Amino acid sequence: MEIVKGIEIIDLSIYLRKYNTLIISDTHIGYEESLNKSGIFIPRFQFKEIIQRLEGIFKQLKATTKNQLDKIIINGDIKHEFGTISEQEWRHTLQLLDFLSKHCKEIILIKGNHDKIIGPIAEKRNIKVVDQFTFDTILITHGHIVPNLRSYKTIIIGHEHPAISIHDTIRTETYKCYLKGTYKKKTLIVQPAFNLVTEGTDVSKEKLLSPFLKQSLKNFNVYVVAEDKVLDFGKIRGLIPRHIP
Ligand SMILES: [Mn+2]
Repeated sequence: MEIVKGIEIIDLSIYLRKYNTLIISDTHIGYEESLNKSGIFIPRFQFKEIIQRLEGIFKQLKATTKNQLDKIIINGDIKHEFGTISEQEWRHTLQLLDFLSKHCKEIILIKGNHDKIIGPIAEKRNIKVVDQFTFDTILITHGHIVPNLRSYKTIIIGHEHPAISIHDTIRTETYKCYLKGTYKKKTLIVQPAFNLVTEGTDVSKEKLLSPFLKQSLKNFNVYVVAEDKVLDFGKIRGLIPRHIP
C-alpha cells in the first residue's frame, strides 16, 4: 500500500521504490533473553519468526521488482540490551545481518537509543553505522532525538513501536500500526517495530516517547498491520474519539 508518493508499506517494512530500498526498524534482538533475566519466562521464538516474516516480505517484493534490493536500512534498535552484548544477541544479530545481506547489495544500520555498543557487531560484517540516512528530501532517523531537519520533506522514524487497540462489540485487539501525520510541516511516518514479542505501545492510551510525537495525534492516519494485510483505518480521531486529547 502506497501511503505517500513513492513510499509503500509491505507488512512491517517500508519500501522506497525509487531508491529500491527496504526499511525495517526495532527488531530488538535479545529482548526475550532480557525478559528471562528479569524473571519473565517466555519462550525464545522471536528470531525464527523475524526471519519467516522477512521471507514473506521478500516474496511480496519479488512480485513487483526485478532486481535485488539496493539497500536494506535498519532504522535503529536492531538489538535490545543497552550496555552489554549477550551471547544470544551476538549470534542472532549476526545471523540476521547475514540473512539480510543475501537480499541486498548493502545494509545500513541507523543508531537507535539501544545501540550504544553496536560497533563491534557491525564491524564483524563491515556494515556502516550512521545516525541517520537521507535520500534527496527523505530523512530516515530512529526518532529518539530530533536532528537538524533542514529542507527534508518526509521524515521516517521508528522507536515508538506504535500499535492500536481496535474495539468491536465483543472484544479489543491490539495491532501494530503505522502512523502518518506532520511534524513542523513535514510529513512524518512512524514505522511499527519488527520486534514480534509484543505488539507495541498503544498510541491511543499510553504515554509516547518520541519527541516527534509530543503533539496531538488526532489528525494522524493509522494503517493497521493485521496478519499479512495492511488496512487504512483513517484518522486516529475517528477511531477512538474519547481517548484522544
Ligand atoms: Mn528505540
